[in-house]
Amino acid sequence: MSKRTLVTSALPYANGPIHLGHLAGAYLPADLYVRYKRLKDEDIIHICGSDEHGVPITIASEKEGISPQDIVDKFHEQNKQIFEEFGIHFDYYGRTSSEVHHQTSQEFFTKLYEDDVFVQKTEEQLYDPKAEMFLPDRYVKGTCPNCGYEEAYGDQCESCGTSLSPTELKNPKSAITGDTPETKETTHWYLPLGDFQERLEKWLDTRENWKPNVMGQVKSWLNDGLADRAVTRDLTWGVPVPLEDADGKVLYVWFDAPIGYISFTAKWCEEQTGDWENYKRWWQDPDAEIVHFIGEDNVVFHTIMWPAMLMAEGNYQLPSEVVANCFLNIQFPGEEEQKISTSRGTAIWIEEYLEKYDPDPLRYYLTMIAPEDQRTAFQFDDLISRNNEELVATFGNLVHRTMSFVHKYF
Ligand code: B3M
Ligand code: ZN
Repeated sequence: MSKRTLVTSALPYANGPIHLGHLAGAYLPADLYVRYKRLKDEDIIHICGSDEHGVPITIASEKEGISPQDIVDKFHEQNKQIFEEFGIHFDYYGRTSSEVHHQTSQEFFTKLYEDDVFVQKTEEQLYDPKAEMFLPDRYVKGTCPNCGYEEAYGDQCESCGTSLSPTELKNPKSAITGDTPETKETTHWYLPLGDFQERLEKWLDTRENWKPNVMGQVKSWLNDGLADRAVTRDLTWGVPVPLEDADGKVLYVWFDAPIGYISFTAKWCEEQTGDWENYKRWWQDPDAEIVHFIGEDNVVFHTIMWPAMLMAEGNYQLPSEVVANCFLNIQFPGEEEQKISTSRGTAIWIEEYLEKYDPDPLRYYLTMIAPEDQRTAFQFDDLISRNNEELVATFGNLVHRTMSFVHKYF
């Protein structure tokens, strides 16, 4: 008898529309897997929702001149709609700005705090005196100390995936004023990942099915040793830190967001059965397994930080699979392959595609070129020829001829 399965897709930031790269990364692969398991009559649910905190939201709200709540209200609904129209069905699509998520995240943090898991540190952090604010995460850009990428963010390098602290960046520049930041003392709570290194290594040794592109990234971080990671930020938008001496501080978005997998499961159980505590049938029952679908830039958070959080909390089981697809690039006729980038205008918005075409040709094409183990490139003429020569002429023809025979002889 197969286990119950809880599939999650990475929670997209509600700071913009869904594009090709999103679908090829964490959403279409998960949808294919869920559909396959359902065809085999297996017990499976698909949980997702909007990641509504963090600097990606506040930067978008400042850019559009509207509040962070207005930004997430707009894109939560829009993205939920687009996924449905593209045939990607979630059993529950939650919101990390919801009260239940705030409560779940604060309880999670409080348990770790009361169990003395965190290290409290007062350190010099990057500060922009003109903007009068600290510069966490995407509020600062600079050169990645690991790979030399010059557009690395303060919390992560999107090119090599390494997770960073702002003070590790070379030649940092404030994303608000462009100035070189000063430093200023501030207090934060850190998850001492190094304390979990041995347990993480033992757990990872049992993960036989993980793809090389995932295990390769994890092993390189473990080999480099795991630094303490701050789980709080000097920001006003987010889940307030549930401590007396933490005014003006919120949980780091990568601390609260994965907890959304749990809070959204509880909300789904409440909707389906009237009892939110049934979420334990997935998160606290070895007869269930948890499968996370993500993009390659989210590997470290889902295979090191999130499992360490779950180990520290102690009540929840760890994911059995973490399936990360690589980035999908795009290649315009006569040009070199390049990253799909909102800022560089090379994104193809699903909403625009759906105004003219059905989902299936694009679902088929993105499945055939899926960047499962290495980056692949979307090409317009390839989409057209694969649709006409494979989906229609081969597969469509097979179905049509089979149905004609069935009709004619049976
Ligand atoms: N919001 C997606 C990203 O990094 C991030 C995923 C959270 S999953 C808990 O673009
Ligand atoms: Zn890098």
